[in-house]
Amino acid sequence: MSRTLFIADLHLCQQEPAITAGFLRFLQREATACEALYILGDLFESWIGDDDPNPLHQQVAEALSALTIPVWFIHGNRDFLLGKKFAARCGMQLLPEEQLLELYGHRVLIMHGDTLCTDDAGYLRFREKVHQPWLQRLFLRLPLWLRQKVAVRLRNDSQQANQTKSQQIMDVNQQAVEAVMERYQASLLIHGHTHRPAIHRLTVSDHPAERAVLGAWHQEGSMIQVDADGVSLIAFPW
Ligand code: OKV
Ligand code: MN
Repeated sequence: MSRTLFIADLHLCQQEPAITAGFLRFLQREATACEALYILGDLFESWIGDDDPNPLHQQVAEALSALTIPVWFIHGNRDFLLGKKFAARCGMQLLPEEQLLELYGHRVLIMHGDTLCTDDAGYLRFREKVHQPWLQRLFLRLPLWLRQKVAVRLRNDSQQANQTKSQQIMDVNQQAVEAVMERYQASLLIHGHTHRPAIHRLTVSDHPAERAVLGAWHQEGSMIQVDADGVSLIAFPW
């Protein structure tokens, strides 16, 4: 089937087994009937190292590695530490935070979407900190129990900060969207992160363009399909 699928923001964790079950079902059905699958970040709710013996990770790795189509992964703001080792166990290939694709004659830019939320200065500061390679190496050398403790603390702090942030601040900044699409001369941008599924029309360098936003999997599944006819956003029960 000549179509390419995109998903993001499943936020898989052991506390939500129904979402994991829905993802495994999606892999068996939809993901076998497409050319390639792109996972645009936040597949997992948290990630503190590829050496975490969480059985959920094993289950996901087995299911992904059973696929025969190529699977690509861009990090999200939650699973940004997911490394080459785990990617190899899944048989998926890691991509940089922004990637331009040529699909069915269109220039398609894909990314997680957090870097478009430029009004959220607090988040961008956090991101800059935890993306420092030396700090990541240091964190990954800590014993697992200590990494777990640090992660719980950071998640609690972040939850408190988010309660006082407006919805506007946590959405994408329109100037940031236009700038990145112009830079890549993309006619379609696909991203997740904001959990606001929609297809927006806009103008980039005087040409009509689209921004397709994936939904989170909290209540139902969400995927974006690109084929020769264009882009569509599809919601489905898990
Ligand atoms: C992921 C987010 C927790 C947002 C810590 C260095 C440092 C990595 C880490 C620990 C936390 C990821 C890896 C997690 C995303 C949060 C809270 C807010 C807004 C360090 C490198 F600094 F401690 F040394 N972490 N985890 N947040 O629990 O998955 O995205 S996490
Ligand atoms: Mn996100």
